[in-house]
Amino acid sequence: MKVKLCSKDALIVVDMQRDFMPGGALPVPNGDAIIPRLNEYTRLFNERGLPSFFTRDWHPPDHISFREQGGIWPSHCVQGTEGAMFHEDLFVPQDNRFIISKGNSRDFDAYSGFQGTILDSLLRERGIKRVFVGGVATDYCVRNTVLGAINLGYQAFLLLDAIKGVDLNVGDSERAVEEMLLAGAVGVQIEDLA
Ligand code: VGL
Ligand code: ZN
Repeated sequence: MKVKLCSKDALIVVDMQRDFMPGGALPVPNGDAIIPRLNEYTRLFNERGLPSFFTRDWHPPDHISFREQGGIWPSHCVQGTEGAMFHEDLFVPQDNRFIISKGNSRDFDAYSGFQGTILDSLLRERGIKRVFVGGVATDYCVRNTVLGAINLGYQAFLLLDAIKGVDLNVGDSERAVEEMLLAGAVGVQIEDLA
């Protein structure tokens, strides 16, 4: 399948932060393995003059999703800490890119890059109609960002070669991919883009 990139397209790179990578506080197994491919996507969009949006989990130290607060996750991606930084090998362009912080209020979690952020208005302002989504975790923030985009009326493309999941339960990522495709997302790989 070939998809020709056009001026209505944007890239969304989800949560490629140190805490979600091997050695981090909430590691996604082999999460760093997708960095070279994500960088290829980012270069492609940047060269075509298309915007890239980098979401990041950006929690206060006492966030509701943390175990100490009764949540299900170890403390992760605390605002301003090293664990919240993007992985050092991730290519983040100097221009035409936007950092979207989410999950920054103590009492709310946000698995979707659209939840409590200005992502939708930034995309809308730019006339973006199609979003290409990769990153981590397939079964949490990628899933919710893709479903959120579809709900808001965007056409969503799932970057099948640039996602990794947590799989707390065996098969979670596979089921998440199925769910996104059923909801209308189109699965693509780098060679599909023209
Ligand atoms: C995420 C668990 C907790 C994610 C964020 O980025 O998928 N997962 N917070
Ligand atoms: Zn989180």
